[in-house]
Amino acid sequence: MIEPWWKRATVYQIYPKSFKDTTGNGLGDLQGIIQKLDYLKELGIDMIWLTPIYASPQNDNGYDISNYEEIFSDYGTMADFEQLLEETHGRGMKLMMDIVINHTSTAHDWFRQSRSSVDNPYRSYYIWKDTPEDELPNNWQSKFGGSAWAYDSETKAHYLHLFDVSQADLNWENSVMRAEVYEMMRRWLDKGVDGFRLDVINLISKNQTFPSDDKGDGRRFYTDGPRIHEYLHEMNQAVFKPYNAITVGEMSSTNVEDCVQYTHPSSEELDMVFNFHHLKVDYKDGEKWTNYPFDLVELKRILSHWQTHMHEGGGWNALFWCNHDQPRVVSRYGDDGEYRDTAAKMLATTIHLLKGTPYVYQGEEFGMTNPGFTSITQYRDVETKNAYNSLKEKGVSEEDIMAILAQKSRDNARTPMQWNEDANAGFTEGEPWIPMAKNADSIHAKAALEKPTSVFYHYQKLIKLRKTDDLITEGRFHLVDAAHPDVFAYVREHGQRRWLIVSNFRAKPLTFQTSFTDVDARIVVSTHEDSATAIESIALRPYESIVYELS
Ligand code: TEU
Repeated sequence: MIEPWWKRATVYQIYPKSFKDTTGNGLGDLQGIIQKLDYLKELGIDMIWLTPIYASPQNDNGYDISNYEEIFSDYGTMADFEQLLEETHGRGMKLMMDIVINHTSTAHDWFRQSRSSVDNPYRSYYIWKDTPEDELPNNWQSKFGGSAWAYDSETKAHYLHLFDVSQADLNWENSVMRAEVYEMMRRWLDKGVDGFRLDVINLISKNQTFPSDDKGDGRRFYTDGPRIHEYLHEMNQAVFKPYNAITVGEMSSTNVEDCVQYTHPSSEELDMVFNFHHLKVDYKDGEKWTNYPFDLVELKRILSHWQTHMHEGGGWNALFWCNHDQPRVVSRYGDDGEYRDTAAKMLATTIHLLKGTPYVYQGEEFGMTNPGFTSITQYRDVETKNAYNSLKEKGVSEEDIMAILAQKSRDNARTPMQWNEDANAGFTEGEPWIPMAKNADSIHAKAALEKPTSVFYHYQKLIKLRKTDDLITEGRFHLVDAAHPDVFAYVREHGQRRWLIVSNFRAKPLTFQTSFTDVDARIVVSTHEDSATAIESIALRPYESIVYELS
């Protein structure tokens, strides 16, 4: 069977608000993205994932959509978007839109109508419960803190919001609502958009009895819910299949069995999925807002679990360390000081040579770090501000709270792209909407492009490898030495061929013993130009990562 192109592709995520500003208003815009398309082409990118650019009050930076078919005015116009699409296609790249259909902004006309009266045709587009103001329909918690229900005095009822109070959950039980969403999605595909990243799409099907949760925050009653596969198949048949659209689902708190079904070709649901379990190994007792060293053995166990089960089940992973919700991986699982370059290359090697489609988040390709914020006034993210207030109420000291936010806040990924040595790293000639990272004057794309051994060219090499070698796209994954506390080593096996990928996740040199005796090894790619070729006992420098072809 001819493998689909997207198994050899690499996707680049753009967070438009922080990518490139051409108007001087301190926010990135669509013309700024157009200016940087050649840079992405140089990296070897096949497709851009553009986070939401639709009209929005921006309470959640665009994930609160008030009009699906209008461009947020600070980003530009529909003509700017059409030019971006044309210029992207003109360079042989594709464009994937981020679509948020689990919820809309409460500023959306549908919600305005829905809240206006119990008889309005849009009433059942959302999830309302007629309980009095002081009686919550159940104990479900918002993922941004507090109750997942908000009381609306207009019709004296509560509505559900799994995220911010300004993000009302749509009622997917309503087939008329579903049909209207599908029509909207098809209009974007009619414009020539190539596919969708579907925001928290595995949350759209809720248990219709809305029971309180005596074991948790309610997520087990709406995550991978009762009709989710039915809805995704219906969406596939109505929207994706007719246009051959590429799709990736963001699957919050999901499981591998459902993800095999979401992405198995015979399901006709989605092409690939994101899961986040590997990005919670620095949570203490499962709690995000803690300061905790990451557990490499657990990280390896989780990645191995997903590699093995998705391979055996015929599913397809989206591979990533970073996105707009996650801290910068070089600060989180690597080193953002002395060994930053090497650690960034090691992390890239480790994730890009797994089985799946890799996603590169803006700035990751040259090792952008967490910004090192020290005051709550520097933060913009609604989730972070809620967490700050919650930790304050629990009596956590300001110093400890700022240390936690500096490690875990989503704003760690949202500081402006660092392009060059100009003011604001060339992002804007105005005042950036969020402060720049403290190292913005020294870590930027221009410096990376001028250094042949930079992180940028390491990513370029990995992206190019994927396009030509079936072992990367098809090979079976085998974890090596699962219990080793410092090294992540795995084999990819395809036919008679085997690659050994060995990564030192620590700032110390070490020797990694393997069982590969009497085996010749050719280095395919490495973080260093003079890496060892003796593979029975591999000498690894801090954050050194080596890929061997074994024979
Ligand atoms: O994120 C869903 C989501 O689960 C994350 O917000 C995650 O829960 C949190 O960041 C980790 O603590 C998607 C979008 O990527 C995110 O930006 C939106 O805020 C959210 O949905 C609501 O649309």
